[in-house]
Amino acid sequence: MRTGIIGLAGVGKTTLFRILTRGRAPQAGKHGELHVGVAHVPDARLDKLAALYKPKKVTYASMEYLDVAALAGEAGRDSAFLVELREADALVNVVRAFDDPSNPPPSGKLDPRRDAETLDLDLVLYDLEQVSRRIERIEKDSKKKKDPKHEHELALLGRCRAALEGERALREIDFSPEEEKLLTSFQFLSRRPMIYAVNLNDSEAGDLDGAAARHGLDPASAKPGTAIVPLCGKVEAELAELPEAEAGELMQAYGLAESGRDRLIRATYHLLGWFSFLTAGEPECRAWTIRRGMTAVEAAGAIHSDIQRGFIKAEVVNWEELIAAGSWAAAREAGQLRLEGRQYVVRDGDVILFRHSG
Ligand SMILES: Nc1nc2c(ncn2[C@@H]2O[C@H](COP(=O)(O)OP(=O)(O)OP(=O)(O)O)[C@@H](O)[C@H]2O)c(=O)[nH]1
Ligand SMILES: [Mg+2]
Repeated sequence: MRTGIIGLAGVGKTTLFRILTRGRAPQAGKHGELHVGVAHVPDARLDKLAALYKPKKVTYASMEYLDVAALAGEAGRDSAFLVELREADALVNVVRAFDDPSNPPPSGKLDPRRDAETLDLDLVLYDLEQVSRRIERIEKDSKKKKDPKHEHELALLGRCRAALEGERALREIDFSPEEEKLLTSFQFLSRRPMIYAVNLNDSEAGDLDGAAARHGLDPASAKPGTAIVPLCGKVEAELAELPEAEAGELMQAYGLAESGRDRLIRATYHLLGWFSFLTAGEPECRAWTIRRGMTAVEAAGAIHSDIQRGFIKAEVVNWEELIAAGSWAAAREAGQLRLEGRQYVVRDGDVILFRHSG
């Protein structure tokens, strides 16, 4: 569960990384410039459950972010950290939309949309290299020995190559489930869900979406598999330093309903098809990450393989109903607890108590 933070030089990647991971000790990665940090997924439902249960421990869902050195052009495509990026499940592309006379953009002129497209093209070219190399290999091999599997792969890679040559990201192409499976082994970068983080001036905090749209990156027009999240890096950096109450006041002063940090983490989480179910009790209230469509018995496995193995039933209540009832027992009395079996498809915001043997 890793998200790589990429972008051109000096756009605010490291600043954003620190904001997301709240200074939780980043570790040096294998390739010098690369850092890994953990971010908590903000969850108002969990906060409210914790206020009700007053548990010893509150555990949020978490994600890892990678901070990498600037990425652009031929050198970027060859460098070793791209190998690490291939292990990222999603990418955040930071684009600079802030003015700073003391630190002008390297290209001379602010153009966040062009910058976003530059990086998109880098990823496309990187994938094109992989595809071309693989096609060459298969063609060479099939001269020696015909293999129907290779025919199939060649046809698929041919489609990929055509798209990439047309400068289209592979995430824009529809593939069948079998094709998807075949493609996973290639770890194409342009197939990764992508979040464009538009780093705006402080003065634009009151109308983030409008400001991003004026830069040609309208959040409402994001393509499938992508999201556009406008934020003010400088304001976010200030917010990250403050205790919660003061951060709230500062956000009000800037006209921000929610921090960009929270919006960005949530956008990543959802774009990846993840969501959380919750467990509540006096020792711990916790959010657990699962994929959309997962069943109760699979969700049990997210907690512990013993619970999955000994699964008997799941007691389920919606988090709002539990809060309104005031306790698990009261929710049961009110008839809001449901008894669900192994095949129940877990919903976002379910609070679950697993009954299991052993
Ligand atoms: N005005 C303004 N300056 C910013 C903002 N974000 C970052 N900066 C400044 O821009 C410079 C570069 O920020 P970094 O976060 O190091 O950028 P980076 O993308 O990690 O840079 P490289 O890793 O060198 O490519 C620093 O001097 C920051 O203080 C912002 O939102 N507004
Ligand atoms: Mg940096």
